Amino acid sequence: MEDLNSFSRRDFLRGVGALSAAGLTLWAGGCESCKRQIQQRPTRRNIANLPANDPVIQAYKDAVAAMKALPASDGRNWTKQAEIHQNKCVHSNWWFLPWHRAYLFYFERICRQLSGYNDFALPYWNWTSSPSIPAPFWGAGNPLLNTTRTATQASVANSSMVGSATITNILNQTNFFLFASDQATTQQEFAGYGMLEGTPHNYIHGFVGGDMGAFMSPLDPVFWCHHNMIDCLWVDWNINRGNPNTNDPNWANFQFADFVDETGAPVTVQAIITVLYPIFSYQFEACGPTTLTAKISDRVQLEKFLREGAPAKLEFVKRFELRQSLTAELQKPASGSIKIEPEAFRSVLESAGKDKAVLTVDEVDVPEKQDVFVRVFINKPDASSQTSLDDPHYAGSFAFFCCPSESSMKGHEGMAATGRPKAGYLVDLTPTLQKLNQGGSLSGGQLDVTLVPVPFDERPPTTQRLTIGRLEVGVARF
Ligand SMILES: [Cu+2]
Repeated sequence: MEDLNSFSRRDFLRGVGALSAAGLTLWAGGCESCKRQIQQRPTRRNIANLPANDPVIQAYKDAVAAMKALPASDGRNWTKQAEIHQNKCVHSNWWFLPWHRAYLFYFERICRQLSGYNDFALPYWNWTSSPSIPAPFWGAGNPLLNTTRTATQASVANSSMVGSATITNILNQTNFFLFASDQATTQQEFAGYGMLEGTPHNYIHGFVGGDMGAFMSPLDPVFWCHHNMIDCLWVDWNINRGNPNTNDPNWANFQFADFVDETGAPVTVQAIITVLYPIFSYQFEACGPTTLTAKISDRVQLEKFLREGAPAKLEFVKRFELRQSLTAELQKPASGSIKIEPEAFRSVLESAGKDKAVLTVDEVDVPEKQDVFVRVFINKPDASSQTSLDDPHYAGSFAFFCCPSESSMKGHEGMAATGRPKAGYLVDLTPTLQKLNQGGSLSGGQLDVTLVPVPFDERPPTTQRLTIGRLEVGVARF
């Protein structure tokens, strides 16, 4: 703390980690210039709000061109940056959000350094309000173009995956694991997709396609703006809506030793540090379907809330499973019936009840081409891709995002023989079960789960069938 007053902006940004480790609260210190720097921290803006000649867009182009021109021996080299993701990326577990936040944090600093534009803040692609790949990513000779994309400038992302209603539903989740993906013990374990990762995140990767559809996705400049939107939604959930992250020390203390800073030097980031970036290092132009400001307005209190988190658990007091291999085809959805004890769901069905019903669609063989997504219906065996999403039986959707090749997946746990994971996807059934109960169409000792594969958009999909190994519905007590 003693040298806070002499911090330059860069030192300050670099020092977030050290400050945190010392357990200090910046606001309580006497560093007026630090406070000014924090208040004036760069704003990450919606790329749709930037004119084509905006210096942020120009700086992004300059930075990408400069990174592509660096030798492969330099960790800031464009392909080297993408290889960090290929080799060390975190998916389908609770470090998904902090890992990608740190990855973007250092990428943004590299862009600042290499573009020479000191006010550079990475823009985000808000696919909820702008469901097509934005104009700055197109045009021959543009460093932001990636010619491997399968989406065109006219392709429109499916609103059931990225639209306001879906995103609002995800942001309304108060459970950390359902929102942010499931608990794991190793960095690259596929533990289970939460709703933010499994739905809009995965979907956009496959929707853009080409490099974006696999783990070298950061080769497409749109990757960084896509993940920036994910980061912004985490801020919305965590800071604006005031939902705590987990306080599990295994989550908070985990170290990511994967990144390089703007000089190309390796850096190690502790997961808990990343929760402070949005209050110290950058801020966002509002990206959620509802414009909100921080729930805790007092800065000291907000910092405390972020540092401390809260206990989070996704423990099932009752679970019912169907262990049976199901095959869902494009024109032929799969249905499975899970035998349940209706009594166990009583507290889920009470609107003020504390319990939730969570479906795990488990041991799904990720298809080789991830060009379909899956809609989940309850007690509607005749559901199809034409069934309205306003149908009360509709419970949610998930998409796939995976892997380049077997060899690059060696660090990941939970692989199938295909080299792709057998992943699990979490879907909160509570609102659907409550609706069905009110309508009198929930009765008896079973729940029918229907899984409907749907093509990404008008492009004809390669994937014809999906196999699912297990369905489980659990009653979770929060
Ligand atoms: Cu991603």
